[in-house]
Amino acid sequence: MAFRKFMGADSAAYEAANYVIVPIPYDSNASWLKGAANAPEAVLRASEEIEHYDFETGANVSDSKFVTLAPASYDSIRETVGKIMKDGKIPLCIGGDHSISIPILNTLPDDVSILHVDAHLDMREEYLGNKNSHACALYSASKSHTVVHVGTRSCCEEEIENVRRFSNVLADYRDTESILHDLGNKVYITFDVDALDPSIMPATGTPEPGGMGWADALRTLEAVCREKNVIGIDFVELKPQDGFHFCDVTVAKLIMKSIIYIEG
Ligand SMILES: [Mn+2]
Repeated sequence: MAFRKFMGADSAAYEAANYVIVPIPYDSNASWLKGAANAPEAVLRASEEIEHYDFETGANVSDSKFVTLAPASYDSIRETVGKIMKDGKIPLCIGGDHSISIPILNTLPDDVSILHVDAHLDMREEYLGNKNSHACALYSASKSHTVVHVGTRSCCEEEIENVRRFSNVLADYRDTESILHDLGNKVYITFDVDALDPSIMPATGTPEPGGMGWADALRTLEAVCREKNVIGIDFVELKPQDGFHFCDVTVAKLIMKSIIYIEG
């Protein structure tokens, strides 16, 4: 069956690709508003409309080798993303609620640091009786990995306690130097779009005022993608809404920028 491709077409076959786009249309673990399952389709659709040439860097994303897979089910995430990494390629996953990151984070080798960009800590051990809730996305992986949280502005006491207990780092997104210092060389990025301010990202299930601007997000992404060995990224929690297709474009451009920054 035909399915949408990032930027409208693959720039390489799987064997030759360095970047593998993985749509994961799943939102059953969202605690409030559903709809993130529609994000992969919306982001891929939006990516068909954006320029392949990047005005900021002068790079053309189609000079990089990327391929888009058919949408993955929740149960196949671990196997699908694990194989991509084993093949030496970089998975770029489009969620989905933040629970899609759990099977990915739990398969990362211990020497991989995690950059967690999010308005929330997602450090509850369980939420509403669900250990796989999107509110628990980082809990399990935090025990065995260096985790740097960026963009945080909402949490509960239990989460702060867990951050201390597992020696996570709470970083200020304005302080790129500290973020780079606290991360190891190998980095996985999990990017919840609610880290962005609701004024530029209203299309998300649990918005929080006072978030990152577009330039802030790019500065963080660029620094980490250029300075570190980024082994994979997921973009989660976009909940597409009628009349706000700029939010779909925003996530498509974050993916495009990631590729360009990692290349450069
Ligand atoms: Mn969040």
